[in-house]
Amino acid sequence: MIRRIDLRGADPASVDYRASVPRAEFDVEAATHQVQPIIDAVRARGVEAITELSARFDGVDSDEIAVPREAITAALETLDPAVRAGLEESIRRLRITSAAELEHDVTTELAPGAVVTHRKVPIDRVGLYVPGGLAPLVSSVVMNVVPAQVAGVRSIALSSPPQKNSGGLPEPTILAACALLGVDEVYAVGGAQAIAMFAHGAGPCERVDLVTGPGNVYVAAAKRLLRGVVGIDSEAGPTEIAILADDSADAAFVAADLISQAEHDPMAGSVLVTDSLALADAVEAELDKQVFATRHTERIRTALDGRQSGIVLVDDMDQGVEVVNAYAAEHLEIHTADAQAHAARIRNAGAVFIGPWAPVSVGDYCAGSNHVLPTAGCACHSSGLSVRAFTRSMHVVDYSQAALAEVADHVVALAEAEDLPGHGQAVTVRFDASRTETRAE
Ligand code: HSO
Ligand code: ZN
Repeated sequence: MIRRIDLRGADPASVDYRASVPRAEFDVEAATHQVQPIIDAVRARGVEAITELSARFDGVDSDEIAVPREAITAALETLDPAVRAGLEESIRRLRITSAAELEHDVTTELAPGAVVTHRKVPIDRVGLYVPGGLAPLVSSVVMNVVPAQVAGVRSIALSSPPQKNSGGLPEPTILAACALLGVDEVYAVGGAQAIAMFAHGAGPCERVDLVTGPGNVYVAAAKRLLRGVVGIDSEAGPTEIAILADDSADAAFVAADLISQAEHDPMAGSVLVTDSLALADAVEAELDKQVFATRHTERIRTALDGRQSGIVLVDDMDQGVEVVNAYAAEHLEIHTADAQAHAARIRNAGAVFIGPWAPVSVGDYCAGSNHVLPTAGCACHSSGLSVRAFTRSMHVVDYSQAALAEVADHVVALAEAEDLPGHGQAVTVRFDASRTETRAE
């Protein structure tokens, strides 16, 4: 049975809301001990080590890690037309939002001839990881590739675990999505070894500048260990959904949405925060009914009954807003009479879904938003994937002689204050009268 956590009457000064809301334990640190030897092996022995690891972890035997282009094209030919139509709509919508979200260069003239430009530059080469696991997340191909392409990334490589029943290639639907998106550099490599391959390069796969995409605890551990060698989007943990609801909510909708994310993983977290006992009871009854009418009953039950899920009772929606802000869920749905107003008060969430007609599932596939989002409370400091993740920015400084002259004394004074006279000298030398005369001669 889903457990209840009663925060009614709690004094926010003495109760740590973040610690009170259930959350999955995801021990990335522990996994780093198993992952370090994998990274070392891939770095030292490249493809040879990768193929040994694929035999060990995926049960496939092949010394080719690159997926042939014909296999990618063939996968699209056999793709179910309904799935193809869904992917196409998903791509279309995400391209529109991504293009609109592209940031442009900003040029500021601080004084005549003193110009600073904040220039946006796409990352050169990225490696996108798409897990296989319990469900082949074909939609994650779209969520990673589209913003990278719209940002202007020149070189995109994708890796996904080799599957025994697909002849050692990744899931055919994943390959088909690559074909639809025009991605033709694909590797049949999974887990930590894929992240190591991207970071250090191996055989046909040249090293990348940035790795993005979800994964299990070993993928997260590899990302943690390789951060710095390569850019990392985030360490994704088990998926989680929080729903803030009052007595106006439809219990069947709320239960269905809690189930939808519990379906991902026995470790997934589903949390309802409500001030209505009647709703809590109705959702619990709905859960019992709906869990048995769905396909992955076992997995969902484990997730809902686990320590990471629960129904949190609060006094009112003000306390509810504070609790969900403290929890910083990956996905937050708001089913309240005044959902827009409550949504405006949310500061910490990977993505927010307002009202009864915006379930997380639509965001997972084709809302036009991205489903690669910060988990494990990281939403209080990180953002979900977007074009911004695939772009860097640089300040470009363009000053004329007169513009430099105007701030020369300030540079000299500040350089002196830091006991770095050479810094000041680099400015004064330019205005040295004798040099000016010499140059003029
Ligand atoms: N809810 C997952 C993404 C996903 N769901 C992919 C279905 N497919 C994490 O945001
Ligand atoms: Zn999902």
